[in-house]
Amino acid sequence: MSLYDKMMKDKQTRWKKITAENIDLDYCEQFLTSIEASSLLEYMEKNITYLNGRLTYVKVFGVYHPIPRQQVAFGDDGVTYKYSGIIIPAQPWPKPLLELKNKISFEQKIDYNFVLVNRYKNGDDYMGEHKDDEPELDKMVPIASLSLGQSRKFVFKHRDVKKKLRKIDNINFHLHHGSLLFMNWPTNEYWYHSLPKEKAATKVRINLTFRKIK
Ligand SMILES: O=C(O)CCC(=O)C(=O)O
Repeated sequence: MSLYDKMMKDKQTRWKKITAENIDLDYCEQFLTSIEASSLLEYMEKNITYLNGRLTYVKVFGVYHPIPRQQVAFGDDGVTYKYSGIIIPAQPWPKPLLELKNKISFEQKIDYNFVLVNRYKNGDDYMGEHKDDEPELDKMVPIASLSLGQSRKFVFKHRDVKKKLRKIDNINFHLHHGSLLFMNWPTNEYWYHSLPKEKAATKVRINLTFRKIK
């Protein structure tokens, strides 16, 4: 087997395709080696400062609530991300995150220009059900979600289940240290996703979602 064939075979076995009605995901449990993932987690814990003040509140049904986790964003010059009543400005890419962005962009052949970083101190921190369907996102570009630290359950729920129109099973799985998940079109038009509270989770988790903002 040639080196190229071996590389292609390794790639196929590392990636798992998850599909159901209008959901299309690609999941690689070990996109980063455990050593790479741990050293990035350590870098993030030592060097990243999260947002404070007004930008730590989101608007839900007209009322502002503190977000149940920490957040910050990095990206190309001048890029901002607007969601739930706040506008998050991108800070300049720190070198390790630019390198990671380039590695993921190479994998997808897409030049991502923004990353939203969410830090969950333990299982008390969470992310509520939502769709990443803001108009400034190019919906044909997959959202790339890289996870570090504590493994946590990730839940997809179809919009018809939320509206109580019919029964469709949720799709649940754990996002592991060093894993990468691509949420491909049309997932974010039909399915909500969330990271629920998890009593048994005692350690820090950091998630980075790379996006292409128009
Ligand atoms: O932490 C996670 O895995 C969830 C991140 C997420 O849903 C988002 O950034 O939209």
